[in-house]
Amino acid sequence: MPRLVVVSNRVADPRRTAAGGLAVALAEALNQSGGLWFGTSGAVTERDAGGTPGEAALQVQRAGDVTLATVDLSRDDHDAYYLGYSNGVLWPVFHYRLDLADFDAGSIEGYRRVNRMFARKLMPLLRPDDVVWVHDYHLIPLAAELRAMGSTHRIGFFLHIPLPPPLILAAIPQHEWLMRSLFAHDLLGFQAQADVEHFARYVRNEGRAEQRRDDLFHAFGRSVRARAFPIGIDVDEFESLLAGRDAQDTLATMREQYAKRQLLVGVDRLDYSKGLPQRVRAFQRLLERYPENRNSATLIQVASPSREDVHAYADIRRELEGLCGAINGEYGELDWMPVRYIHRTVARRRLPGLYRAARVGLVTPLRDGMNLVAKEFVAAQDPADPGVLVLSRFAGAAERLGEHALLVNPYDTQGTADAIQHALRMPIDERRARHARLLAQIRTHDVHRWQREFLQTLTEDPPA
Ligand code: GDG
Repeated sequence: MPRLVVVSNRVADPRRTAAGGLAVALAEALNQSGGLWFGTSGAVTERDAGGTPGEAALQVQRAGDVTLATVDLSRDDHDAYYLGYSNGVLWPVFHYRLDLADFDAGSIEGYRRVNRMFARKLMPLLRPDDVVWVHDYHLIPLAAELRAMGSTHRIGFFLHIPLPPPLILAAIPQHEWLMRSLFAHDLLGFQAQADVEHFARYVRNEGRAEQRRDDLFHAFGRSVRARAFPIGIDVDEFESLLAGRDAQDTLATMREQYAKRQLLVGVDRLDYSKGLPQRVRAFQRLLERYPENRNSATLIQVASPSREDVHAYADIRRELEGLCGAINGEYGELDWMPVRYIHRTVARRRLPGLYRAARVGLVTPLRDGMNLVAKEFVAAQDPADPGVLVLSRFAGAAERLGEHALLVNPYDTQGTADAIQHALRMPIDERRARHARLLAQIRTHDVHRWQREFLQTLTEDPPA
């Protein structure tokens, strides 16, 4: 078995539970091959502490059988590559938010510089028959940089976020360069079939690619395979977290506090793609149009802090806080607050207890590559008395879960409020039947299968 090398913007220590299912799944793959995980440490070196753009010292440590190789970024590199281009251009545009993109010419330079530096640091660590798996939008040009340095490795790329339709992609001044860079890989993995279709349309029309088979594209002198590999969660890991003390304590506390009420739960990074103001407005509409829910339905919204140095994130925070305050002011009673808004990270070990206490899980992003919260919510339910998943049609998860969740358009406030009302009133037989199907789906398409199928496809002989 060839050695696996994973490259991602951040390297997580797979021994910590806080790292989550993705880190655990990647660590599992790395452990099997005694692999290497390469990326940034998360630390930023200030200018006056010697942080030089495009330069970084490499730190190497062992975590069990896995080697972790990390670099600290200089302040300039972090600002241009991470905040500027990755999160100020690629993240908004790939989530269809051209209005939030800041096409500052300086940031693309930093993005290229850091990808080149990554390639320079990684290349000497690679053995001839290593298989390299690159993750996400921060590292689109990395493989092309490695090829320019002579790499002939099998290299795969997985995009965790959506790929937008060609006309939206074309708003990025460097769109051709980005898409050409993708052809330096042997395999491209997307979350959903819709993303694969956007890729195919772009490269056929803009790149004049020849589609040689369903999943095989030829352009710029190279061939690349592109397929959907929908990511999942580690259902067993999540169930054992649920059985743990922290989750059980959380469940008991919630049940006690909300014994006579119905709980709705949302858990998201505070990100404009997650549709949080729209969700809170739909909840407000529920209280307005279906008054029987007053003094009863309670929304707990965890919005964990995220990318606080990017302007758009401060704006969304202010908007959300204003909305929650207004609803509590309008409908709150001495002994009941309709919305509990928590702008902090809740410990991962507690999350399953919170999900299980809820009658409704609200997962209503405006756009999302997949959305793992939807799957975590399903995994945490009691099959005998499960809560209902209200899911946005714009989450990648809707491709496979849409049939048995209550599917909503988060821009439609009234429609979402009606779906929440439906969820709150759903008879137990229907809840059980829907949950059983959802659970079967997330079990079959779990994170292990995602990882296995991607690596099998990457390492098998390319089609003739
Ligand atoms: C990207 C794509 C794709 C959230 N708040 C807290 C917390 N979380 C955890 C959740 C879940 C994870 O973070 C979020 O995963 P999502 O999939 O919902 O979203 P992104 O972070 O945007 O991830 C997404 C994913 O990559 C994987 O490919 O599905 O579409 O955007 O695990 O539980 N965890 C803790 N406290 C919190 O307050 N501990």
